[in-house]
Parts: sequence; structure tokens; C-alpha cells
Amino acid sequence: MTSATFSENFQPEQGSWKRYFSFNTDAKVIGIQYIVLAFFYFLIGGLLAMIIRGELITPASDLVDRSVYNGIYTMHGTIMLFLFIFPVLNGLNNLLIPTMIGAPDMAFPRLNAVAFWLVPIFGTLLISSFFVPGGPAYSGWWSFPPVSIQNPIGTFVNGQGLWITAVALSGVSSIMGAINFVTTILRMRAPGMGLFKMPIFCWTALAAQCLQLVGLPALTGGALMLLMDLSFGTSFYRAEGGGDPVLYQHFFWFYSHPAVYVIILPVFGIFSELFPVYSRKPLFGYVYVALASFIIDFLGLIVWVHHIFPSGVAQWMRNFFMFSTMLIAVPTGVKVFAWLGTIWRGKLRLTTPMLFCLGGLFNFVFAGITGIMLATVPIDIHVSNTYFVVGHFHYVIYGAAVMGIFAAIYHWFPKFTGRMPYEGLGKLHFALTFIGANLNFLPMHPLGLMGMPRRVSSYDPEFAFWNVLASLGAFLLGVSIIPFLLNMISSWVRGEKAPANPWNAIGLEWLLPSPPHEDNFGDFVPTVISRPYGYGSGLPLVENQAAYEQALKEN
Ligand code: HEM
Ligand SMILES: [Cu+2]
Repeated sequence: MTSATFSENFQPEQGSWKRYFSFNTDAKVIGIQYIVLAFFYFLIGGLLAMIIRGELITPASDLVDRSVYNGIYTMHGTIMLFLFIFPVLNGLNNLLIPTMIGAPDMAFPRLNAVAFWLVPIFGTLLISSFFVPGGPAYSGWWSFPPVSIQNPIGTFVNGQGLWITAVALSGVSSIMGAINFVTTILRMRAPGMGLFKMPIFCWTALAAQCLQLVGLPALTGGALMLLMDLSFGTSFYRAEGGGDPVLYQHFFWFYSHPAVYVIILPVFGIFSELFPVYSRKPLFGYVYVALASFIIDFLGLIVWVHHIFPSGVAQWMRNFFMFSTMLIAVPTGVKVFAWLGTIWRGKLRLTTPMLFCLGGLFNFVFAGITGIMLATVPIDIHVSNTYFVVGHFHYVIYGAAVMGIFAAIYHWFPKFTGRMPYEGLGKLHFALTFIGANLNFLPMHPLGLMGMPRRVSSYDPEFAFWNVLASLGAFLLGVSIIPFLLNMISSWVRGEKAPANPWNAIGLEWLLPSPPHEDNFGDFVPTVISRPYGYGSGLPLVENQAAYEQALKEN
């Protein structure tokens, strides 16, 4: 479509909904495919969470069998991480990276589609393990040996085997994605967009995807060795055959600690994009926020042992990993202060996306404090494997990351669907989520300090009070999804038509019609002349900005 004229290129595209069910190589279609599929799995993972919290509302083990319970929390964790959070972020990357940097598509569009279609394949493999003899894997989402290399039913097809295969495939898909995102960001930016004129979301995506490239081979390789131990009787991790079970823990956490930054860095990017828009102020400390992402990367790669303090590691290692973990508070703090500096004395507009950002930031700061507590070896030894840990990471993941993702969805919804989301439903969704998440996950901290272990389906009655609160919070979170789904479906079908730039934001994607044309700017790629976030400065972002805005107005 390179023969379009300037104004044709600025007509919104009318596509058929059928392309969302096809092997399509347009990054915007793939992005939406990822996001919708991820939310399908979110509902399944959420249903399992409801069963977990339903079981835990009373001290007795009365809702599901203990062995079923083990399978349920394992599948909850695995689905939420590998089938919800990573796919949904890849979806945002697909939508935002090419449009934000002025590229027509990803660098390798077919590879991109293949990476996406692997998700329903390994998702089906994983979910089908509910129906194989012996049920799904039950050794937790980390699958530590020796539990994970027991093959009690002795067959090749079993829940644990399916789990490993799915996780390995997820690794393959994410490696494909990472190669694509890194190449796209480094090679396909619009003229004039030097690295320090790039939106922060692209910086954080770049940092996150570099982590994927370093960490995923360890996870994928480690998982394949686990599969061999499980199915072919090798002894990589089998102590009786001379293997070392702790070796697996190193492989696993060498990836899975950085994975938390793969999740949270893009959310930092979202905060950095949205706070300036809804405060009408430039991002405070742009350069420091950008560079802090890579300092977090570096530190994130040398802290993984904090997950295995109690598994028997040398004392010097404990000290080293305790201090390296604590150091991450510095670049993270730089970002938090930059956001506070951005909203400080700004003209705040409390729209749905802004509320999700503020709530997410609040929860993130709380999670940061409990994170420093966990990094301290004596505290960690005390609360490790208790509900304190479950509380901490759900504050990070639900409280901050999922909230940030909702913020992003509301903010960019008009751009990619061409329709406005409903504010009232959005605010209701926010209120239920914020209250539900805090009610659900705050009580897990006193529970952990009191000594309630995780991964149990029954507990001492002294823990009952906080568990009831947590379960009520969980059910509230379950309900919170209803206004969200209602909003997404009804506004997409018959919401008000969205203008090109409904929030008055500055950024290349807002110079495109809503929804953008298949090849984005086509032949009319703008030349970037200033830094992003020039709110209040009056400086144009690109050459001939007025012409772009005029063309948009005429269509
Ligand atoms: C309504 C929302 C949620 C509730 C009520 C909930 C509840 C729980 C509970 C009670 C456990 C502990 C299971 C146990 O140790 O016995 C758990 C584990 C876990 N959750 Fe969630 N969760 C929710 C959402 C999420 C989300 C959004 C994610 C990630 C995106 C997530 C990731 C995990 C992980 C990784 C585990 C560890 C699984 C394991 O122990 O094997 N959860 N969740
Ligand atoms: Cu960690």
C-alpha cells in the first residue's frame, strides 16, 4: 500500500473482525490477538484463584481434595505467568512499539505471527493436563525436583510432562518475540528518533526483552533436562544418580528472578508514558528514567539466589545476594521519584488510566518495602514459604503490574479500536480492583509473619480471621472483572467514535488515525525533532506536525 496519498493514509482503517482469527502478520492485529487470548487465560487462572481462596476461607480442607488443591495452585501460577502476563505484555509491545517509533510493522512479521500462534498451542497442551491420568502437575509453578521428577503414573503423557513441554515452548515463543522486539527498536525507528528521543516505553521494552534473551535459554535448557529426568531416567537433578536438585533451582531462578523485571519494566514504561499525559508535565528526569532500566537489568541478573536462601547456599553467597538485591532499590527509587516529580504540582486529570497508574504506584511502593524485608536474609529465612511471600509478589504482580496493564488498555483502547471506553464502568472497575487487591493481599502479610505456610489447603484456626478477609477480597477481585469485560465488549461494539488524539497526548502513535492504517505511516513517516513528553513546552514533536494534524482533522 505504498501508493496512498498523504490524506488517504490518514483515513482510519475499516477491517473485518475475521482477521483477528487468521494468521495475520500486522503487528496491530497480533497485538490484539495476544491481549484477547491472554484475558481468556486470565479468566481460567482467576477461576482457579477463586477455588484456592474458596478452599482457604475455612481452616478445614473441605472444598477440594488435597491432591487436587496442589494441582490447582500449580496451574493457577503457571497460567497466570506463562499464559496471561507474558502474552498480554507481548500484545502491548506489538501494538505500541511499531506505532511509537514510526515503523510500518515489526522487523520480522512472520516470526511474530509464529511466536503468537505458539501461545494457544502450548496453552492447550497445558490446560489439557486437567484431563490426563493423574491430573495436572502439582509441584508448584517452579517445579523443583525431586517432586517434579517423580512420575507416579509411569506414562509418557502426564501432567508434569505436559507442564514442562508447555514451559519450554513458551520459552521458544518468547525468545522469538525478544529477537523481534529488540531488532525492531534498534533498527526501525523513524528518522531523527535517536535513542534519547525514544519514548520510555520503548526503553523499558528494550531492557525487558534483553533480559529475556539472557535468561530464557537457561530456563528452556533447564526445563528440557527436567523433561529428560522425568521421562528417560537421566540424572541431571536426581541425587541418587549423582545429579544435583539445587542445580535446577539455579537454572530456574536465573531466569525467573529477571522475569519479574520483564513484567515490571514495561509497567514502569506505562507509568512513564501516562503520568506526563495526565499531569500535563514533561517526564521528570527522562534520561535517568531511561538509563535506570538498564541498571535494573544488570542488577536483576545478579540477585537470583535470594530465592533459594533456605536451600543451602554458602554464607558469603547469602551476603552477596542480599546486598545486590537491596541495591535494586536505588534505580527503582530513581524512577519512583521521577514519577512523583512529574505529578507534583501538575494539572492532574483523574481519568480511568490515571487512577490505575496512581493505584498501581501506591501498591508498588508497598511491595518494594516488603521486598527489601524479604531480601534481608534473617527475615527471609523466617517468612520464606509462608503467606508473606505470596502477599509480596501479588502486590507486585496484581497490585502494580496488572493495574498498570489495565491503565495501558484504557489509555490506548481508542487508538487501536477506534472507539472510546466508558469512563463510568472504568472507574467502577478501578475501585473494585484497588479495594479487592488490597483486601486480598494485605492480610497475607500478617498471616505470613504469624507463620502460616503457603501451599496448604487446611490450617490452624488461629489463622482464620485474616484468611476470611483475604478470601472476601479475592471474590471482590473476581467481581471486578465484570465491569471490565462489559466495558471492553460494549464500547468496542458501539462506543463513541474515537478521535485521533482523545487525551491530547504527545507521541507518534497519536499522529495516526484511530485505528491506524495497516502500515501505520506508510510513505509518510515523520521526522522526529524533539524529545517526547514536551507537555507545556509548545515544541512540535515532528517536522511538519501541523500538516499531520490537519490531515487527521480532514478525515
Ligand atoms: C484474584 C486474583 C488472585 C488471587 C486471589 C490469587 C491467589 C493466590 C493464592 C492464594 C496463591 C497461593 C497458593 C498457595 O501457595 O497455596 C497464589 C499463588 C500464585 N499466584 Fe495468584 N492469585 C491471583 C492472581 C494472580 C495473578 C494475576 C498472578 C500473575 C500474573 C498470580 C500468580 C501467582 C503465582 C505465580 C503463584 C504461585 C503458584 C504456586 O504456588 O505454585 N496470581 N495465588
Ligand atoms: Cu527474585
